[in-house]
Amino acid sequence: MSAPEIILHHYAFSPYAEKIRLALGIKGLAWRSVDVAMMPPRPLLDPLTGGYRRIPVLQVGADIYCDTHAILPALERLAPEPSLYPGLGAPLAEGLTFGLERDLWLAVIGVTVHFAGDLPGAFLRDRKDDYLYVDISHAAMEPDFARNAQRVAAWTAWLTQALADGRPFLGGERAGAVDLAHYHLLWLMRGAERAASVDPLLGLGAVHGWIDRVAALGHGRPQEMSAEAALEVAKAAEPATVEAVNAVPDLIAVSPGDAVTVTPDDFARVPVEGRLVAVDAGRIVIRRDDPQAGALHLHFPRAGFTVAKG
Ligand SMILES: N[C@@H](CCC(=O)N[C@@H](CS)C(=O)NCC(=O)O)C(=O)O
Repeated sequence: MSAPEIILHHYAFSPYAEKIRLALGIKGLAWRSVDVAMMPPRPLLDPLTGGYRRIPVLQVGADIYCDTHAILPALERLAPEPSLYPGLGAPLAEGLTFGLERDLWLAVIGVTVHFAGDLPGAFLRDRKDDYLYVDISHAAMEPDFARNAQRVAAWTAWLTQALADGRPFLGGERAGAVDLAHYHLLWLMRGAERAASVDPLLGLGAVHGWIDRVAALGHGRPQEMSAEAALEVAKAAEPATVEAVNAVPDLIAVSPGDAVTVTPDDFARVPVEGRLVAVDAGRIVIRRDDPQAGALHLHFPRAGFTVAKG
């Protein structure tokens, strides 16, 4: 039987999706690209995610990976070479990039909005009410611009210093997750010809070579797929077997088979309901039986999510 296809649910403008598209580029993988709306309703994705509303989502048969910190390790397991974690190794790279993205996401949006102005009202309302819980209109973000820009500049100073010895990528000769996490945030701020304003502000002139090298990683080999077809793939498949390693059971007091909810602890805090399959120091897996999609395993990273008895 041939290996199930890698299916990415995403939209072009999403920076976190760009992080994953570039990871697929590093690995040179073939994948199926399902275009998703920039905001709900997403009636053909919801049956797969059980309400987890963030983008991107990776699907492999009936296994659904939510959050880039679950998606990158999944890609690494599916196609170990070349590794996404050169130099630092996976734990340090995942920890560093988790901290980077947590610290910078709203600040990056603030810098972007400063130069880009307002997005449409319906988009702003959706992000405020159901995603960030923050008003990201230009008027609301502008008073914090100096604070946001300084926060981003502190991280870009680390970036430029790390690259100052002439290494091609942060981990050395090969690109990896740490490059992608820095890059996708810059990609949002510098997009739509904002680079001429953003680069001097953040002192990015010295790292244009690195920016070009990361962009040149490309996106692997995408081929479009309809959302309907992706749902059919899930319905026809069985979730892959998971080896349960319950390494932190005392902390969350749940056991495999228990009804649980899994909820992001930052943005879009929608609880996803299911039965616990496995939890260890790095990941949470729950099973959902969906009327449209059938039996699914949903995979979440441990960091950034709360597990509770359902
Ligand atoms: N920690 C998440 C963050 C993902 C995220 O916030 N993605 C943005 C798009 S770049 C999002 O979901 N925005 C709201 C939406 O598209 O519904 C991850 O690493 O995947």
